[in-house]
Amino acid sequence: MIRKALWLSATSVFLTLFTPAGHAEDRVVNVFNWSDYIDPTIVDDFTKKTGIKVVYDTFDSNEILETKLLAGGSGYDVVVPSGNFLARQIQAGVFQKLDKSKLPNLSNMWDTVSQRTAKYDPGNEYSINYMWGTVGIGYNIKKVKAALGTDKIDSWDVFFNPESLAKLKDCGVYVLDSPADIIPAALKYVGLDPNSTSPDDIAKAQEALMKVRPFIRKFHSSEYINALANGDICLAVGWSGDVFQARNRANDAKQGVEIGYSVPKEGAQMWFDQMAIPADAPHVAEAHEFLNYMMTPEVIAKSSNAVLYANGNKASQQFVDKALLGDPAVYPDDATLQKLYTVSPYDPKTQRVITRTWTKIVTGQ
Ligand code: N2P
Repeated sequence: MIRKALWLSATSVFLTLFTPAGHAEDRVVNVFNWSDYIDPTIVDDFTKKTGIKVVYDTFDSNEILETKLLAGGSGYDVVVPSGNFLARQIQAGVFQKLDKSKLPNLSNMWDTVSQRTAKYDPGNEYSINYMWGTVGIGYNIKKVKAALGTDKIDSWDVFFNPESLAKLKDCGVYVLDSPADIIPAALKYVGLDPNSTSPDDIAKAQEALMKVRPFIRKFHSSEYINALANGDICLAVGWSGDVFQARNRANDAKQGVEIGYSVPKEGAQMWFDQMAIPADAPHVAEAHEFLNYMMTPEVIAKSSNAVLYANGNKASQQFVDKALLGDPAVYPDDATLQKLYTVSPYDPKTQRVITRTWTKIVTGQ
C-alpha cells in the first residue's frame, strides 16, 4: 500500500514537472448535439473567447442519445434531447439542475417557447431550448410535379395514400428513422390522437404505415438532406430546418434541383430540442459557460441562420435573417400554430409497444 502511494505521488510529481506548461490546466467541454445543427464557427469562437476546448460529437436519433445517458458515464457535459425524451430522462435522474446564477443570458430567452418547454421540464430547471421545429414533408418540386401533376404538397395524403406514394417510389422516398416522430403523424392522419397510447390505435398507425411501406426506400434521420439536395430522392418525411438546408445545398449546387417543405394541413408535430447537463458530467463549470454562450443573441442567431431552425431566444430575433424570421414554416404565424401539436413522453409500457411496432414497420414484416 505504502509503496503504491509513494509511486503514485512520484508519478504526480513527474506529471507536474514534465507536462507542457498549462496543459494540465486545459479546460474542456464535451458536447453531444444533433448532426447539421450548428454553425461550426460558433464552437471555434467559444474556444477563442474562453480558452475552453470543445469536443463536439453528433447523433441523429433521440434513442441513441438516450441509450448513452441511461447507461451513465457518457463523458458528455452538454447534450440536446428533444422535450418528450428529456421529460422521462429527468424522471430517471439523468440530469442535474442548472445553476441559473451562472446563466445570466437566460434573460434573453423567449416566454412563448419557455412556456411550451415547461411541459417537459417544469420551471425549465434542467434545460434550455436550443432549437425547435416541425416534422413535415420535404420534396423535389419538379419530380413531384412530373409524378403527381402538382407542384404543391399541402396534405399528408401524398405520403399516406398508397396510390400516391406508389408513384413516387421510383424517384425515391426517405422517412425519419424515428418512431416518436412518425407514429404520431400516422395517428393524426387516420384521425386519432397523435398522443394516443392505446395499443389498438398504435396498431392502426402501423397499418397505415404498412400500406405505404413498399414505396419507402430508406428509414434514416440525416441522409435525406443530401439525398434531397442531389436529386437522389423526391420526397422525405423529415425535420423542417434539415429540408431547408437541403433546399439551400441544392440552390448552391445549381443543378436545377428545387426543394419545397410542407407543414401538412391535417397537422404536424412541433418539437423542442433542449440543452441539458448530465448528472455525471465531468466539466460542470465549462458546461454552464457553454450554455450561457449559446444564449448570446448574436451567437444563437448565427446558428439559426446556418441551420434554418427557429430558436427559443427572443433577444436573438433582431439578428436572425429577415427571410427566416418571416417564414411561417420556421417561425410559425398564428394560422400555422393552429395546425401544430406536441407529443408527450411514452411511458415504459407504451414505449415497448412503439419499439416493437417500429421494428415491424422498418423491416416491413
Ligand atoms: C438536426 C435535426 C434535429 C431535429 N439535424 C430533431 N429533433
